[in-house]
Amino acid sequence: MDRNLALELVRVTEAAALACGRWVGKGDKMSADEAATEAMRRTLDSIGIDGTVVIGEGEMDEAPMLYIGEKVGTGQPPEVDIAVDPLEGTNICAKGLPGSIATIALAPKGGFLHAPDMYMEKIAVGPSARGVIDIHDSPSANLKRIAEAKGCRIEDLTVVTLDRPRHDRIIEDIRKVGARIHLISDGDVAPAIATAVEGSGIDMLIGIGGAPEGVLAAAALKCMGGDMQGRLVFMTQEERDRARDMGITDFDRVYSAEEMAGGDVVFAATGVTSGDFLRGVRYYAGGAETESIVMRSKSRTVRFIRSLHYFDHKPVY
Ligand code: VTB
Ligand code: MG
Ligand code: MG
Repeated sequence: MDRNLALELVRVTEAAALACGRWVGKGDKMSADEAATEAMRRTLDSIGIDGTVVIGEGEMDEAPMLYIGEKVGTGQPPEVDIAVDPLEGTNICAKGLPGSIATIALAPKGGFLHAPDMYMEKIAVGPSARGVIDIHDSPSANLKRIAEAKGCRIEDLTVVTLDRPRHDRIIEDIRKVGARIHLISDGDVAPAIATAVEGSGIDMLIGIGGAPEGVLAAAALKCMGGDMQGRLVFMTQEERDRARDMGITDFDRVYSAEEMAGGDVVFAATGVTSGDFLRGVRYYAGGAETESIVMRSKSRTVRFIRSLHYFDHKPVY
């Protein structure tokens, strides 16, 4: 895969963030999502790839754009699979709360786990705790090992989890051993990545969120040398049937980051609202500023890109 694709991809997430950035705090998550999706779709088609969306906005009949199976790019080689979440955290964007991002990942054909839009149980950590997590264990047992690996006390660790009743037992267990918790209302991709960003103050992400977002987080963590495990959570027979159609046979399987995002993976994300490691879009007279992260698993280069966009010289967002 062409290494220049990394820098091409960041243009895609920047465009999505600039578009939905206008909807921050307006209480209209649908419009915010649409703006991001439209901008991402448009920018993707200027990139020299033969791309297929494998994780996207839904099935063809439910999503007008970036649906699963949709072809994107100019159609020239390389042939790649694409995972997108044009606006991860639609609610937080609509409310102007911290932590929404525009994100995309790219893998050689067949590289991504074809995760249906369902729940996934996740545990994610950065490189300094690589190899010590086990999704079968309690959160507290994991935290003990993470503290040991990092050479700190459990009280020094900060865990992020979605604020949901389904996490009550996890939260209780974490508090019992004295770790700190950030409860978030939505958006678990950014904090999963934050575990691998030096100085973010986030040490572990745990809990049940979206499966497509789990695959995106796995792509990012693989690029950063972090560690992640995911296990699909089946709620209905219909989900089992759909997963089977997508080639999943072992419903209890625990996936590593590598198993969710295989091969030479490229990942990009741009902040929409400011979060643990990316600032959100800021507009000023005649332009706007964005902050992004872009990385490639093969070289493990992690780039933070701060861009100044001048609307006199590009589409006005
Ligand atoms: C959402 C969303 C997250 O998980 O919370 C979702 O905000 C699933 O949880 O960003 P609920 O159904 O309880 O809302 C994510 O999509 C990410 O994985
Ligand atoms: Mg999402
Ligand atoms: Mg989304």
